[in-house]
Amino acid sequence: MTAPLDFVRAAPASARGMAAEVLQGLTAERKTLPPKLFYDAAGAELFERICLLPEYYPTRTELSILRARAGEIAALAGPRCALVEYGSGAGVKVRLLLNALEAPVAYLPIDISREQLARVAGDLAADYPGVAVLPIAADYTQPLELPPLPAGARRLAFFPGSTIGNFHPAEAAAFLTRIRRTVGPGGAMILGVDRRKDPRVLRAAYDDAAGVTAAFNRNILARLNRELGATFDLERFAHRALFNDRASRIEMHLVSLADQVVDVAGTRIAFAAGETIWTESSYKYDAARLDALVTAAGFTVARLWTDEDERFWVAFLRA
Ligand code: AVI
Repeated sequence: MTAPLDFVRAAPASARGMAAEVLQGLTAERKTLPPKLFYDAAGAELFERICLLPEYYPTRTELSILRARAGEIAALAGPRCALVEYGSGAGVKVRLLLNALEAPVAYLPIDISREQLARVAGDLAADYPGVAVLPIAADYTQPLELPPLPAGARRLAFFPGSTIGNFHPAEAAAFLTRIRRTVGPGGAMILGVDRRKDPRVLRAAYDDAAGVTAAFNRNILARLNRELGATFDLERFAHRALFNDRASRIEMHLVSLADQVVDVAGTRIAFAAGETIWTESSYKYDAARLDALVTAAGFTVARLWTDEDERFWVAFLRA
């Protein structure tokens, strides 16, 4: 059962909107670019390659936890769930849940990429004929309404991948608060969280030997060249990943290798040698930080599962 893709909340950003956002970041005292710009077609492909890298443990670790614990997750969730996935992507992880849950009634994948969403929704509807597949093409970071759900369905949000780490803590709390309101009283959430760990392991995960993460980071400049006619020379910016211990986050930067001026959408932006553009944060959680986050959002941690190296958590939260 698939609904047509008519429940659309967000249109893709216009080039003008994108230019305004980019210029705001590049003219700030501390230069930044929004990490959502990573994910054009080339960036999405590079991210898929990152997920397979030996150094990048989160994807395979989370999958192994979900595989091992799907039965326990299903027992906590109970029967007749309507599963709402924020950023459904290729829809791989959700199959582990749909296979384990007792009589799930609906699956609502939310994703900005319409083509992938339509494909994944079609495949899942064919493979799970008893589940109403209701795709939502939207930017899940923005407030959104769910379509009507089958009567008596328990709302269960799913946000895997440790993407919560890409939100600054206040934004993460606001986002989870919105999800808590969406699932309502009696609702629940399954959240993938990357744990704080040895900074050497973290740095390697974000600065791999094959240079795929460096290419992913630099692709943001290539995208600005393509879409905004910017004049970045990619050879003159280096990838840097550092662990900011106090903030408990990996920071990705692009370091200017020379004094240089770049034209971006008609504005000249000056870079000093060594100056950086901060492109991404990836927060790493310990128990206290995770507890503070979920409590601020009105959830409680019902259960935490980890892997044998204690690198990653899958958390079951109750509203
Ligand atoms: C999507 N997100 C969870 C990734 C992360 O680990 O923060 C993005 C990423 N950036 C570099 N490598 C992966």
